[in-house]
Amino acid sequence: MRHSLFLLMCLLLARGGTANTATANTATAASVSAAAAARSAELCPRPAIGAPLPEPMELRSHHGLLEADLSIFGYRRENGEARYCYRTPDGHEAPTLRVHPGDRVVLRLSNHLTSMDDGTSSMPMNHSMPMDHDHAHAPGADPCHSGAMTAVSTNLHFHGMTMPPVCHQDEVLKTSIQPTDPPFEYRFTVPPNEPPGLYWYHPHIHGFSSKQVGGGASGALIVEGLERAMPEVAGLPERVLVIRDMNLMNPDAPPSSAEPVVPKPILDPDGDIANNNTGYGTPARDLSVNFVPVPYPDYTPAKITLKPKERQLWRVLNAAAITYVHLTLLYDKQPQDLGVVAIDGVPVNFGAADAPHVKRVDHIVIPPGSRAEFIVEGPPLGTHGLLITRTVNTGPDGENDPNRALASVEADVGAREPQSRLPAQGAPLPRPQLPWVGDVTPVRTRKLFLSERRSDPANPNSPTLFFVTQDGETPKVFDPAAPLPDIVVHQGDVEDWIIENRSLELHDFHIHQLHFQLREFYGYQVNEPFLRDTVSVPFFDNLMTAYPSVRVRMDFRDPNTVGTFVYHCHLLEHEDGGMMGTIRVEP
Ligand SMILES: [Cu+2]
Repeated sequence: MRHSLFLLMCLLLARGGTANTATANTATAASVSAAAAARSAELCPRPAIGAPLPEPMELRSHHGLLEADLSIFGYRRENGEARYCYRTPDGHEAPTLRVHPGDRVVLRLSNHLTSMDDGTSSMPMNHSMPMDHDHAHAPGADPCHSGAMTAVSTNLHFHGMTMPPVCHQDEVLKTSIQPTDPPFEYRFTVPPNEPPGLYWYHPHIHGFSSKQVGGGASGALIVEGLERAMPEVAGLPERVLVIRDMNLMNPDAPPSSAEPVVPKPILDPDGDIANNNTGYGTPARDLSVNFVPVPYPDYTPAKITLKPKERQLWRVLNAAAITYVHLTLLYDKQPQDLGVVAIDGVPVNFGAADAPHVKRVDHIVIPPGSRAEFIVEGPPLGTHGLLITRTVNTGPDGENDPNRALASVEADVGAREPQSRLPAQGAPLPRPQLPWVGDVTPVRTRKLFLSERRSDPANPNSPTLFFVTQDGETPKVFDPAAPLPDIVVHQGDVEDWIIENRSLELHDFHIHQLHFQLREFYGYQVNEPFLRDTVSVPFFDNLMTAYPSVRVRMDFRDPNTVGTFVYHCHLLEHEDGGMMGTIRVEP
């Protein structure tokens, strides 16, 4: 398996190599200006296949304030593709917001979404609130109390941030902005104790998250100060890599002849290309890196160039709607060390007292929504590097996430430096004041289970319903109009949650407003010495004698967790399809 993967990647490299570029240059010269003209008319332009990896533009706070205007665009292109993006007034797409703990942030969000004549949600329609897909809330009504869930509604979630779940900050259950509304102001203080690292922003309208995020609506958010927690990164050039997914550009193409097996594409219960568990074949979605598409079947990689053996901090966000990422960096086919310094926005040494500073791995799984920040060392001159995502077995009912290239990584003494470099020094950041959550005795243990079923058991083509249910209760899809939260806890509580997967596919558990510690994975004690906000829950298959589960230690001690918010599967088709619940943290 490993051998054939390397063979494939090697062939991919050869196909994208320099031998073809002379002829390609003359052939493409004429089309470049035409393409540029076409892109200038495009509201959400995207780089060409194989382009050098662009860096998202940065919006930095000044004197403790980040004030910015963002517009969200969404429209259907002539080829049928639904495309979404955030833009600054001067046309930069998906800016990276860079803030310090304690900063004020004022973001004015204008909604420019247009109807795509398919205002259908993947949300099951059997809950108590009548859904009106033709009309958002009345012009002039308060977006804070709207709750409208339409294809042209939007809002913002600041994934990973421990901010209050209240309107204008990080509330997604009621807050809904319509195209008829004036710009909506998000205004909040970055919590002074927010750990430094990579967070992100994206829309979170139930029923439409998958379409908007899958169309490209996402951007990175960096809380500064990582070098103060982790001196190993001080002074390093840094690069943000946002991996997104999208519908296939060449859905009917046969797989590359370089692939050792050619599995026939079949559809899973969600209507996506099903996992075939070979590592090959048609993927469920194409991927892009900083919007450079890397489409099936050739996976022509984006281009990253570094100075020979230069060390850089790579901040990688998996902003895909449904696609798992499993990164490996190959130099002349050999996996390289990645020095992981932060997971899900939290430095890995912000956990247990004996937590390591830098976690050395040669591959890392990043589920949708999750982030990994790691130190890489550039290749020496003449060495071909390739950043790939390896296959992830998503289960019998999961989507196909095959092996594929993402970006070539080449050394060049003249390589341009990334736009940002971490400060060379800084006062050490105090460790978190609260005792490590892994050392706190939980006040209770709850069990939740994840399950799915056909909406019409007699009809194999009927939509799948998705559930997250507390043990002992009857599965029901998420009901936005439910009068009571599914779970009530008190601020200050620490709880253990066992999350069991009773379905035949991988799920991707995420909770807003807080981080948790992974205690057990698949029956094994792992007691991770660091935190996460998103975790994979292994799939069941019909041969197992028990449902697989994870055990996580939930931390409701921070006063900013007070309020009502959600936990859900971050495979957004599942969230939209009902796999979400609400929790109220009482003061
Ligand atoms: Cu799921």
